[in-house]
Order: sequence, then C-alpha cells, then structure tokens
Amino acid sequence: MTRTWMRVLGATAALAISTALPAAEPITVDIVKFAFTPKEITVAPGMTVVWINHDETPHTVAASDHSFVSKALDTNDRYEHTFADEGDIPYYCTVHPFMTGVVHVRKP
Ligand SMILES: [Cu+2]
Repeated sequence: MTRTWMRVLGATAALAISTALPAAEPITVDIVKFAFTPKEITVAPGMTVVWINHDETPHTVAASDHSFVSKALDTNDRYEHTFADEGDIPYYCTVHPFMTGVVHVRKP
C-alpha cells in the first residue's frame, strides 16, 4: 500500500469520526407509562432536549421554575427546549404532578 493511499484512508476515518460526534444531536426523553425516561439527564449548555409522548394519555413538560412549559402533548407529539445556561432544572407534568424529571445542564 502506498503512503498516499494510507493518507486518504486516514482522512476518511477522521471524517467518519467527526460526523459521529453527537454535538448537534438532540437528546430524547421518552414519556412512557406515566414516566419520563430517562428521568434524569445531563446536557451541555446550548443543547436541545426533545420529549416524545408515547402514552395514549396527554402529558405536558413544565419546568418547576416556569422557564418553559409545553402544551398538552398527544400521542407521538414532541416538545423541544434548548438549555442555554448551566444549572439543574427540575420539571414535571402539569396533568400528573407525580411525573417528574431533572435536566442537569453542565459544561462538558
Ligand atoms: Cu402526564
């Protein structure tokens, strides 16, 4: 194998790795059987979290500090929120307040 060809392969591998970085990928929280799953997540500032309701019952996603609140999500509805600042943000479902979760926003 020639040196040039090796260099091409190396560049291709580097490209594949950079494409796989999750930087732009939103984090998903599934709402299943009256629970946020996973219940606790950690994201970097600037990242977006997407909640998807898989239940037959409408749910909401509401921050305890009122920094965001979704409308009632029907089955397969999505709600997304981008977290700009560091902190711990507890949230709950306003229809079923026993449904709770936490988003930890931390610099990596
Ligand atoms: Cu609910």
